[in-house]
Amino acid sequence: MFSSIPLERSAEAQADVDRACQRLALYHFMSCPFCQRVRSQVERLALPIELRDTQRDPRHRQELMAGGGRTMVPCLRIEKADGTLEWMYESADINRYLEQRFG
Ligand SMILES: N[C@@H](CCC(=O)N[C@@H](CS)C(=O)NCC(=O)O)C(=O)O
Repeated sequence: MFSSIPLERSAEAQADVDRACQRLALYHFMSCPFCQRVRSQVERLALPIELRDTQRDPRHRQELMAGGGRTMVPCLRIEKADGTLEWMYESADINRYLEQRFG
């Protein structure tokens, strides 16, 4: 198994990461194994990303469908600096993105 010891950063670096994560949200649900992979990555990289459970809250499912065009999870909602949104599907792509940006 992979280590789940969270990454440690300086307080300043973590504050930057915390700020960046305010523009991210992960659509997921608990029993989804692909979501579990992404949640593990989120935990390992110590990312305070808002989790939006699409099974527990139908509004999250509707937002995902309306924004991303599919109800499949996991999906990372990325708000860009110019305010535009990207809806990233596929656990491997999301994990690669998080690693490249925060790892
Ligand atoms: N290849 C995708 C598979 C994701 C997937 O199959 N998710 C399932 C839940 S485990 C799902 O959302 N199914 C419902 C749907 O597609 O609306 C990934 O790695 O993220």
